Amino acid sequence: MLTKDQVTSWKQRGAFVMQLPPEVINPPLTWLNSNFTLDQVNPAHLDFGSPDRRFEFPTSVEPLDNLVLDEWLIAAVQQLLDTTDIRLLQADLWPKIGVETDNHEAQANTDQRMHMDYGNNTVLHPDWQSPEAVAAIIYYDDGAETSGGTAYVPRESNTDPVYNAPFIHMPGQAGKPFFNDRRTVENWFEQNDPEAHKLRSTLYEREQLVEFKPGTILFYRHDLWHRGTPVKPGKLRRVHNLAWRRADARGWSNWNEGWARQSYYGHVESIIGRSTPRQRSLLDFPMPGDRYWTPERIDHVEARFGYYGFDSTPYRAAL
Ligand SMILES: O=C(O)CCC(=O)C(=O)O
Ligand SMILES: [Fe+2]
Repeated sequence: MLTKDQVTSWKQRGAFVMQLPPEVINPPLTWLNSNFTLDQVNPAHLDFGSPDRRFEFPTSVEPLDNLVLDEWLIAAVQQLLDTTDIRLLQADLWPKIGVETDNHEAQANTDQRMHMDYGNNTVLHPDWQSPEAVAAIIYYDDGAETSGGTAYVPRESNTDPVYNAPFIHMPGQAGKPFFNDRRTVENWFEQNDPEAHKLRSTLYEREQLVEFKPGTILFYRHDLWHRGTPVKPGKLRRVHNLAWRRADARGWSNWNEGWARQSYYGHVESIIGRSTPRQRSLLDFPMPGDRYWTPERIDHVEARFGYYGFDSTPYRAAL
């Protein structure tokens, strides 16, 4: 359960940071600490996302897939979105390794430009008063050793000038070219859009860094100003990017490939088999009592997934 203050902070300020319960974070953390350490990560991988999409849900690594559908996380997101009916949008675990020299190539991910995430997640524009999606970053390392805390700018009031919609003062929006690197971006704004450059300078002055330990989670909104900051050279920071939306929200794109796409090898099927009805519902599997279900449909779905442990009892009971 989130506290009232946490929910309010997410709705009004755009974010909050907390520690996940040990029973949620320990299984994936233990797995990562033996299977995804500095010597096991390709140092040439410098961009967002897991190498070869290896850790995009569904990964077939049980502790990672279980974390993505964890009941505690589901309950938290339900609270933030004021609905029990939510869908998974994104789940990807990726490494960021600190590089020796400052990397200021235009698309470098080292010292990111200030941005919001909505641009490549929805074809619409978010409405601050009616949030429809939640974003989160789970940290698996200790920021005191790695640095690289996400920087973000809390929204201070309903009239905060840096949160004056429409949110188009960023790369890739409304005709502005897309670069990732902070220096490249701010040089561009200084030359081409001095007004926006001024606003963006304020954002960097106001940014706060997430301080993290293994199991820290930043819950944020897709309309929060934020950015990734440099990791210490030679250090590894592992994070999980997650996102959810209300089932009735319009315009949102799934970041990951379709959940069913990696079926046939038993991993996806086992996720359906071992999950609770609530967990399945994140993948658009209808809840017990949903008007989708008929006796025949339950029979057929059971024929497909019974082998993997799927229990049809709650679906039949709610017919
Ligand atoms: O790496 C981080 O801390 C944040 C990354 C981010 O905001 C992004 O890639 O959109
Ligand atoms: Fe971002």
